[in-house]
Amino acid sequence: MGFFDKIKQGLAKTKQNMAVSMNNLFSSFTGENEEFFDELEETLILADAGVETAERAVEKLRAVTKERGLRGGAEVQAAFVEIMSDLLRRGRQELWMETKPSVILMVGVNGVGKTTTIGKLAARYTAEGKKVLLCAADTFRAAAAEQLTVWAQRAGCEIVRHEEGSDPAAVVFDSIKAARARDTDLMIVDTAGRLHNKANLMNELAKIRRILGRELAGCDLETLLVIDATTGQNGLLQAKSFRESADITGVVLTKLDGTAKGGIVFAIAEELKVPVKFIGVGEKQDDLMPFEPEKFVEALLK
Ligand SMILES: Nc1nc2c(ncn2[C@@H]2O[C@H](COP(=O)(O)OP(=O)(O)OP(=O)(O)O)[C@@H](O)[C@H]2O)c(=O)[nH]1
Ligand SMILES: [Mg+2]
Repeated sequence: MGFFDKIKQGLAKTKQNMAVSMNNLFSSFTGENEEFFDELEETLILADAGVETAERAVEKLRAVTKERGLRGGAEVQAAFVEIMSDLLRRGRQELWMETKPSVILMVGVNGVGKTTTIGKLAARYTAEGKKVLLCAADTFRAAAAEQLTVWAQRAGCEIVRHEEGSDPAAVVFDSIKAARARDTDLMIVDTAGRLHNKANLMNELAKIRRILGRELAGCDLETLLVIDATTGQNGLLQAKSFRESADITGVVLTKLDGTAKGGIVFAIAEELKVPVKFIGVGEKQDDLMPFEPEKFVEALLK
């Protein structure tokens, strides 16, 4: 299956919800109708793009339509694709991973898909010939390390794990040592989504970040915040609390296949102001795709 077909399949539910009404809307455009813009805004809000984002995008489209004197629905739709793609461009899409080792720290609330995404990334980069090492720093949830081990085996990469209940910082230390000794290209750190309370979790993440920053000074470090698309605006709210303790460099939006409200991606870009770097479109190893704003918007709206 080609890249484009795969996003389309992953976005099938959102497309059913959004693309049909969008296409009808754009073909009804006559250049005069005010309702057109109101309806467009409503469609965006219903797809979870967020009220402010929807208002701003439609305002822009109104201006561009006037400025360029656009008359046909197809032209207006093309302008809209441009505006929505721009909204999603928040810096570099590719991961920073030029140094050896480089590190990806995966954070997010429980159940969003951190461990699964790590498994998918491990498979992707191992297949590209990189030497990947997984660090099982979620020592809180029973069987978390076991789950990560299964993914490591599937990808054919290495893993450092300790006993359940041990200190996550110690696992990170050991992983760094192992990464140095084994000539690792990429180390990916799994973290807990839930501890006894939220303050504990945030402190622990801050501690892991400090260790990585100190022990691997000068190495590329991506901190990816994982967000579950099916939780919509609520998920975005929860995600925001991670901003303070973890300096987020990008977002992975998972479970897009499971929602009709994929418009949440626009709200994320607007509110968190970091690039979405990958999207998850299923549970299997190859169901992770690098995020490309323009292609995404085209797959969604056309
Ligand atoms: N449909 C779908 N399911 C996904 C996707 N990503 C993850 N999942 C599922 O979501 C569930 C939770 O995934 P995990 O990777 O365990 O989530 P986690 O964030 O590591 O959870 P904790 O370790 O408990 O914090 C699993 O059943 C995954 O198969 C996706 O892109 N699409
Ligand atoms: Mg996990």
